Amino acid sequence: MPASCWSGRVLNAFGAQYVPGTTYGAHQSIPGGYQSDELWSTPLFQSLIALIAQGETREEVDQIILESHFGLGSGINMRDMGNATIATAALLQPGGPHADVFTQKFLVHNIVDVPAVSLTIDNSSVIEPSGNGVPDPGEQVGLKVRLHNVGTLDASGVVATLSTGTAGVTVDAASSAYDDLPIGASGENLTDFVLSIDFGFECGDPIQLLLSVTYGAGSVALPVVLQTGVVLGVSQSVEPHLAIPDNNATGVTSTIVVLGTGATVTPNFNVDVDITHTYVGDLKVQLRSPANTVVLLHNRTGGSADNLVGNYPGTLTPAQPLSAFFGQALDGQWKLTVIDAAGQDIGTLNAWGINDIQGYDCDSPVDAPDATRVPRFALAPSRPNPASGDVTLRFEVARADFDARLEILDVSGRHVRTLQDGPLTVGIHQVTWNRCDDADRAVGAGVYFYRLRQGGLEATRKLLVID
Ligand SMILES: [Ca+2]
Ligand SMILES: [Ca+2]
Repeated sequence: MPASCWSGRVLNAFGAQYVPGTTYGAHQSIPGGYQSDELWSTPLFQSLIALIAQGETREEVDQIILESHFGLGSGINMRDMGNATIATAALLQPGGPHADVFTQKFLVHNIVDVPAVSLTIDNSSVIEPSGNGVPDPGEQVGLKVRLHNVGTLDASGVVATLSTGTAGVTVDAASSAYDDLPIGASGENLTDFVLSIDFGFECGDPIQLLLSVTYGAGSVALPVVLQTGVVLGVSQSVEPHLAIPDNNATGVTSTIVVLGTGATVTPNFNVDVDITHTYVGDLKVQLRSPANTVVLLHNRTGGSADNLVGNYPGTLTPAQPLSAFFGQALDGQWKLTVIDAAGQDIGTLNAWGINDIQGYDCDSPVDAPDATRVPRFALAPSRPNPASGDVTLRFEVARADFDARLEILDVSGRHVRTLQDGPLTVGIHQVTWNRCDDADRAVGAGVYFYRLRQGGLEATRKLLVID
């Protein structure tokens, strides 16, 4: 091409600055008297010069640039390309200066952000004595918190300290180190955090914790919330991240399967939705119950507003009342369908959930090896649960002068088997149920209850029998 048509591309356009959100076409003039091509080519060329000066090869640089552009797809911007180039350099030349050099050269033009550690919590898990998977009043529990470095700089010297402002909870082991967390890595505390929950703590109340993490030159404080007790009823969510097809009557459907609650839908029932979309007037959102009742949550209202994020009926008003579900079985498949009924604007079903919390079930510390504690009336969770063979039931009575009766009931409350009926010594007792009824016939899989009665006292718990 003759020089009179195109003056060529300069590769030292140091003043050219990337503005996030701007669309850059080829050979387009940008502020400072530069061309768009020069903004991208300058840091690449300057990286090449710097790397060759450090004894690296042109072939290495070519390979990084070529491979970093594979699989990026359409709609990407210069910052994505810069980050992909740096990540590819780190992968292909893990011991070399390549990634650092590209980073420094892209930073001159604001193409990438200043590298920084960014820690998030992937998940936390509780190590607890009763086997129900959650902290209960009276328990001492261990805690693992998995940190994830989602930033652009390695984190080293990571140490975390756990604290709580929740009354009735004591942190017994507050600090732990973590292994170094390079970019993209995740890891758990090397020693368990330990908490004690008072006997008098209210079953179902949350424990609010704060994890203060220090690393290298920075720090961050991250909240952790632990639920005490097992939720009765349901509180379940999924994150399907489904793209909603534009102007398509089928839409996308996501399913939540509820198992083993044996409960029915109450007026507490509510639905969380997290849908991003650039024109919610395009959207129809409906929920189908296990009994095949359909309730429209959203019916093309809202016009050009963005996103449907909230709770029906907490912060969003359902198009049809949720009361159509009341009294139906909670167990089974719940299906959320999102339809985009008009062209152009599009969106994503990020996450959704259903909640109908009907109480909390906490394990009583019947096994507490404490000789000074006062005997009491208590029924412990069955083991195992769910059960495919014999079931062990433990309970405690505080009086010897009343008959104690322990029986198994089916899901409808009908008597199945008597396991104990008569006076007992004060203290802890254990019986085994062989999954047979009073006539020694084996019972089928399903939900059962076991009920302890003595004097005017009564306690009932649920167990699940599986084949
Ligand atoms: Ca527990
Ligand atoms: Ca649309």
